[in-house]
Amino acid sequence: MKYGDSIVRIFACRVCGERALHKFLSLGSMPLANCFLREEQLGIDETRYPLAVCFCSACGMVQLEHVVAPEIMFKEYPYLTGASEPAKLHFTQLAEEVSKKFNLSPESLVIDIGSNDGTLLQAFQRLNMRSLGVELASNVAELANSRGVETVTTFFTNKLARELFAEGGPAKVITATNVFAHMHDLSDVLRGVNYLLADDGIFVIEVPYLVDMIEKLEFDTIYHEHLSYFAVRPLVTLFARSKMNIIEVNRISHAGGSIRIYVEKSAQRSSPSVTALLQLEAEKGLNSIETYYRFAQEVGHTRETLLSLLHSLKAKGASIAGYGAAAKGNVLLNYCGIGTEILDYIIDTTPFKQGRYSPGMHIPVFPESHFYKSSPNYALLLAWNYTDAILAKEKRYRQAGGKFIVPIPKPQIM
Ligand code: JHZ
Ligand code: ZN
Repeated sequence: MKYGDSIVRIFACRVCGERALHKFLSLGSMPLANCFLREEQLGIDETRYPLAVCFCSACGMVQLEHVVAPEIMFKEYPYLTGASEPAKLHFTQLAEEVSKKFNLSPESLVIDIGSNDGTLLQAFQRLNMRSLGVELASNVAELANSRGVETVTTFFTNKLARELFAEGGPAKVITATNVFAHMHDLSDVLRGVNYLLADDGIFVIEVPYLVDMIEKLEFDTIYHEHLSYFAVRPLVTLFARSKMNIIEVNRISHAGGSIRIYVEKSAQRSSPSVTALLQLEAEKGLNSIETYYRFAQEVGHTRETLLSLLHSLKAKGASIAGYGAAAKGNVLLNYCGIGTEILDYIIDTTPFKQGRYSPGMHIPVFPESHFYKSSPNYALLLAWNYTDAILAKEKRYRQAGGKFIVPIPKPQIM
């Protein structure tokens, strides 16, 4: 195994600094979930990094034991928000909600951290807002710029926030959707947000919710990019330390179950939606290490059940393809050891993934047209967060006898 300086072990909780972290699950050593390979890379030994997750009993934070250098994970990034129709709809609705809820006047400045291909900012542009994206992945930022979404190609830091403020003044809205969990130095990020945000501005975060991950056994959302697995409890500590206040937090269904958090610049006050979720988290056992040990045990059972289902289908001569080359799908495939002896290929709508091979298991990724041509007996739904949308979209495949297998929480043939 070779990784040198590209990975560091965490010795203290990211939120509260506690040093005694309890490791409750290890998924082994894995390649990066978004590191799709070109054909000529197949013979080369892939770099694998340990993937283990810990619980801080002092503040309730769940986090990875190791941090891989972000330049390695994000400099070039294949994931495009706009490649999933349901995600486009979701972010259009988010822009509309924010605009209405906070009475945004036209020309308000919206800054999106981790702006990807500009899908969310395009929705704000349609509402006549001014926009600026911050995106580390140069291939993705280039795409956003070519679509008319001005994007700077860099990390979001306190230092960058000061530069952006000097250039364009405060932002009325700062958004960070599916990127907050990817950031190691959260206090530096929040110092920057606090500086860059207008006094009456709003900071909007969307992040996968730990309650959903635990309840629905979404273990495949654990990968190197996701450094943190947030519940509301540690977020309250985090924002109090940064002198910011959560005014509202709501559960949403996006990404397998997330929370949408509205934060303002002011000292912390109590909010009914925060109190309600803190209570829910306590009821669900999120403050107890036993819950996480149980989760780890169930993960092992699901692997066994899924493998025996897939092997029995193959033994009957069935053909199986993967549906959606999601990052989480690669975690599932690597953890379970599912390769080309089971899946003929994976189909995906993202141009950056097509023609490549999945990390670790080296399964070829094809465009959707291949799926319709070959019509496999079964499709393993790796993008299970879009189950409803995909089942509806693939009505014809299903009417012709094709069946979907949803892998978690318990493998199920639909
Ligand atoms: P999807 C992403 O993870 C990326 P991933 C990121 N790491 C993150 O934080 C989480 O989201 C929350 C394809 N697809 O969204 C498109 C089809 O082929 O579940 C995508 O490649 N056909 C930042 O990668 C993949 O599936 C379809 O009809 O786990 C879905 O990836 C649809 C709807 C999608 O996220
Ligand atoms: Zn802690």
